[in-house]
Amino acid sequence: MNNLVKSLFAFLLLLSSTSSNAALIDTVTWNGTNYGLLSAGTWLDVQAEAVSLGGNLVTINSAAEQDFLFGLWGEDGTADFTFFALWIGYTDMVIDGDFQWISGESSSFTQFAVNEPNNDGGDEDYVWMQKWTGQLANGSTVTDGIAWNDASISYNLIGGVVEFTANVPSPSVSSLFFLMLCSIVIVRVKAK
Ligand SMILES: [Ca+2]
Ligand SMILES: [Ca+2]
Ligand SMILES: [Ca+2]
Repeated sequence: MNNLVKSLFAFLLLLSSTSSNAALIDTVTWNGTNYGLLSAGTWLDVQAEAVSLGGNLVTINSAAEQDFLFGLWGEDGTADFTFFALWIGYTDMVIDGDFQWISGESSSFTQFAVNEPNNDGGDEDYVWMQKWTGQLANGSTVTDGIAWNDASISYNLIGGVVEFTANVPSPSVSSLFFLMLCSIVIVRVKAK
């Protein structure tokens, strides 16, 4: 995408985010599983959108899955749209300190940064993955790697990764409307 189109897309994304709903902005298939990138919102906003699309925030089952998704949509990722951190489907919102995958899967893979999860301020129940150089909770060290952190529900500046259990859904009516808006703006700009 050229920069002009990218700017217009970002502007329209901003307009569309006046509602609290996150939106599906990119998709990919990896190892036979479909994933999507959801625009910024709180963990609960993004998870609600993931469910409405037929998935959940991603369950990370392996370092390979984590590395692929963050390498695409995380900081310095290769996709057109990236976030410095990405919500994943790991939470202790039901019982503090008892982290579970929202999909119901029982993956035991975790990659918390050193001293995380720390439940800072007593209200951190939602996990993101971010770029990390330093120690991990398991004692190992990474350089330009990935680490997880539990964060507050009030944080709404990052997107999330949805993992679909079946096929990627057809674009919703609101997504189609959004794409239509993009087309109109692009056509108008080209016409000038
Ligand atoms: Ca997974
Ligand atoms: Ca907590
Ligand atoms: Ca934390």
